Amino acid sequence: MKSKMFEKETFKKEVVENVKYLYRKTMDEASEQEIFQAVSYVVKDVIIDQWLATQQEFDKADPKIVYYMSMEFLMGRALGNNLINLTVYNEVKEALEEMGINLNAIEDQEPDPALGNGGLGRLAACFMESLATLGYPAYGCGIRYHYGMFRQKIENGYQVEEPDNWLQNGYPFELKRPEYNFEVKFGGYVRAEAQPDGRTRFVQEGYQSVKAIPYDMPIVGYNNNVVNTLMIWDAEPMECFELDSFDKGDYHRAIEQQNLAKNLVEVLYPNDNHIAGKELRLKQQYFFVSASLQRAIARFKKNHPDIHMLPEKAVFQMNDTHPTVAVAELMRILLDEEGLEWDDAWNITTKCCAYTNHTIMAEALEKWPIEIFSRLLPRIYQIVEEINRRFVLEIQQKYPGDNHKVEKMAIIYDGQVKMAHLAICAGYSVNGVAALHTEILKKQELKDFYEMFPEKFNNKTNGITQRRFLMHGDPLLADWVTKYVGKDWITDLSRIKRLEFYADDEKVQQEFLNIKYQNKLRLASYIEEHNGIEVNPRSIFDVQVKRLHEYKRQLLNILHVMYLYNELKEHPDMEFIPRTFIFGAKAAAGYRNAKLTIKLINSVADVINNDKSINGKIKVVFIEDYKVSNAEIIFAAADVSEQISTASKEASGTGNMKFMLNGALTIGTMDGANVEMAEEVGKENMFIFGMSSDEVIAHEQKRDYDPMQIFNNDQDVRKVLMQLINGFYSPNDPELFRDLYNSLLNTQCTQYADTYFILADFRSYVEAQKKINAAYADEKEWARKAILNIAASGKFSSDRTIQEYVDDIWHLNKITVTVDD
Ligand code: DL6
Repeated sequence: MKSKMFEKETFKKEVVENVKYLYRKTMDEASEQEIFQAVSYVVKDVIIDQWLATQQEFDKADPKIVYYMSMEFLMGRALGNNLINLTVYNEVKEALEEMGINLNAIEDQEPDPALGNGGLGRLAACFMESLATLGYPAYGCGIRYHYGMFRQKIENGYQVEEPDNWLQNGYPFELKRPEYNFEVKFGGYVRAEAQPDGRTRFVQEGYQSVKAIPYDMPIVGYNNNVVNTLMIWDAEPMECFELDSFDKGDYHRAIEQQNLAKNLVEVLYPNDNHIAGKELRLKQQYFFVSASLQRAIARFKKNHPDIHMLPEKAVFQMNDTHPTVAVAELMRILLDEEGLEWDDAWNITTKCCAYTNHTIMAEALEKWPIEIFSRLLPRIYQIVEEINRRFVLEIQQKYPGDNHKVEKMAIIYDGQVKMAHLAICAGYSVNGVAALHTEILKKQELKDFYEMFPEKFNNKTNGITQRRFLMHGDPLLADWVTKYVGKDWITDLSRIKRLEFYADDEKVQQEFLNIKYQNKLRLASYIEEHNGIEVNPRSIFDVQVKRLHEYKRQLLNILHVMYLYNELKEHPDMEFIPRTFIFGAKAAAGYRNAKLTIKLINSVADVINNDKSINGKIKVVFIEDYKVSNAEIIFAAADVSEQISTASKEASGTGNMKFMLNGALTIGTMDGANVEMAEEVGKENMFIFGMSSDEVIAHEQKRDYDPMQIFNNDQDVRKVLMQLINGFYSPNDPELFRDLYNSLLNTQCTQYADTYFILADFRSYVEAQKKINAAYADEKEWARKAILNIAASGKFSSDRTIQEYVDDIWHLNKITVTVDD
């Protein structure tokens, strides 16, 4: 492969040929989109050889495979990363330059495959990349949503959602595999059929079904010839719409089946950390889980006559509760299709399934009304009922007479099917995603389960791939790191630690600052182009980019900006380093307070950015359509990383790690993985503030928090909150932000006022921000701290995380792939 790619002339020729064959055009006539397609097909051609070789190795070595089951894979663009992992990025860039083509412009033509909402989906993407790079056999299993995460437009300060038609030009990095189609059945009823041997067979009848068709996407490992597969499922109707259906009276059925297939994979639900509870969502879950398990088992059975060996060859990692129906579907296959007895089937299932919890937010815990669940998945519901019956007996045996335990732990209770309970009951491993999160699960949220199954619980702190978030996103810094610590960090991020020897070196500090400045210029021109706002690259770039959620507290950030503006107006000569507050966030379409927070940020931006009297000392920018591709540019340019969730609420966070790797200093609470970042780099190199998770939890339990007291006693807080309702930022509609004001103070509007302790943490946030101001004044010291942060980021590679999953949960062996030139 390499030789093929490295031969610049061959590569160039192939690009020209592709443009000719795909579009009947010459290079001069081709659009940038067409050139992107042509280049991608050359790259895909190269990948295919490695992909085939990897599959052959799978067949030969017969390794155990992890199936990473996830409703979301937030992949981001593939072209650049594929080139990096094939180690030909610079060569291709050069070759294209010789043809008068700019690789970055070509990369910009690729849609971001945004088949995910936020952290959970992006983590799945990082994991896939690390698995391939480490050489572990893996399949990602997901859904080929026709519309991914919506495109965000900001109109008059408001978020407007537009459909993300990522497939409109055809996506070169996917391969349709119609030969691996499977039927997935919904609805109908279950008929019990007595068998001659005295057993009962359960047959689903009167159902509707769809044909699941996989599309495979290559996941290229770094410089190792390994190409794993992300299989994402599309749906087609089982039978074509036939004209003679009229005669058969099947017209309605044909239409229904067609609609079912069309609707099933149409769109990703845009909720992060919040479950909408829609019937279609459950259909999506069962659809991809059933298809993936059927394919996994078909693959297994090709080489293994004895289904009992399945746990030696396959593990199904359930990414949150969304794919948890896998437990019952696997049981169904083993019972109904393989003819096993219950105990036998259960024994296999519980050795194959493992579960990752990603949140403690109550609204994100999936519960399905029995009515929907049993109507949609009648056989699966029967199986869940039986799992529950046996589980309840087990609980009663362990805690005789303690009915409360059954209430709290049963899988089916109160008219609902509780997916997390099913996952924990059946999974042999239950993991949280950062140390603090796992402890909270054990001590609070899943306490009863931990007491019953302590051996199942473990922690796997999240990570990110340095290939995308440093090599690709921040090439200047990547080369600089390599200059000082060598190239090993690319596949072993712990090596980056050696950078700490240079932290005090003034020349190295200056180099770092220069690179940061270059990256800030790059972001400044992105902002100018996309937002029409001019920002000062010498100002502090203070960034909060992540999903908009009340617990992530973008509101705290913007309230602080409002406070700072008041200060600056009152004390125009105060010492102040110009600051650009940069936000990027999508809000779920139906999440009112989140959307109102976006409007508030934009309204504050309008007032402050246009106030000449402050001489541009504060600028506020809301970057439209925050997504993986612009994220890379943003992380590289950040000075300050805002990780300010209410302690205990952010399970881990992964943006925090991306900023750290790119040399931003964190202002944050002791929440999620921030805690471990502080352990690695030292609190003195971060700006920690706010209540601890224990304090938050204690207030929540005692219900003794009263934000009104703060409002009454702190004049600055009062002033800022009054500006929410006196038209200061919304002169035409003074009531516009009333709901945000109420969310902080009015117990009649929300269950508890200020659920996320914004006012409680406000003062300490202000103090931490002041420290940032002072620290930035000493640029050498700032650079020293930033370098120490980069040096301490080694733990947060997803390679480390994946190795821990392999060692403790999956027990996989590496494969080695060679490709003939
Ligand atoms: O584990 C990945 C990511 C964490 O880093 C975030 O802290 C957490 O909020 C997120 N959880 C979810 C839960 N989604 N649902 N439903 O996205 O997971």
